[in-house]
Amino acid sequence: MSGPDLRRAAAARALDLVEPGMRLGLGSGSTAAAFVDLLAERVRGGLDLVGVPTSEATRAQAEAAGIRLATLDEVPELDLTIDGADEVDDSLRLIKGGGAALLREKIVACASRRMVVIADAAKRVATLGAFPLPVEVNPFGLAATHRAVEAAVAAAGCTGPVSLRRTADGRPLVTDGGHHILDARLGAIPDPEVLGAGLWAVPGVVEHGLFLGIADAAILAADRGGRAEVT
Ligand code: ABF
Repeated sequence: MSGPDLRRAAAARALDLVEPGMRLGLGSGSTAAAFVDLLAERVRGGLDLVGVPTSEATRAQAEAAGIRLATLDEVPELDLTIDGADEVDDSLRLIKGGGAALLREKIVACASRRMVVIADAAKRVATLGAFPLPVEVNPFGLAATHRAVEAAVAAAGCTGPVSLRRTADGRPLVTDGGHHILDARLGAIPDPEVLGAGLWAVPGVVEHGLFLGIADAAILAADRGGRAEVT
């Protein structure tokens, strides 16, 4: 099965968790986009709920698909958030932010009673860190913050370069919130809690892509002989 088929299978299973009247956080990325597509079909079939998107891209997709939307200011408590991830470990710790939406994703997930991850089972890892860890930073004092992030990474026992994410035309990427992203290529993160705490202690860090103690469940789809096995 292809990656898109597996992502859609995970998204389809997550749809079973959705109930009428729910206040639903809508994640970002291609797996979350598959979920929004499937959700829109249900909404067109008469399901009434309200969604809070985690990115401008998801907002545009959900709006075009006819899903009723609200902001987190209008609906500050959500029942459920369904979102993708870049890595998931056995303790449901995540790396997120490959799509640069980590700040809104974390705010929305933390405002939800439940957060459920949907992903291709290839995202499951024994140790977080093969995927570059995104760190969202304020543009002010970027060079100083960059150095402080490198120091925080080293202090947490990690090694590897930290680089500013750029767009295809070479400009620093700007997030929906007007920030930049530093990607820490660490290979492995021996203690995610220690690294997370160290990054939060850096003044220019707005948020980091370690989601620790936030996800309640993961729906992972794997290829088993040409069929999707969803667990
Ligand atoms: C969002 O989309 C992000 O946090 C994560 O970076 C990415 C996963 O994308 P995909 O579902 O396309 O693999 O969930």
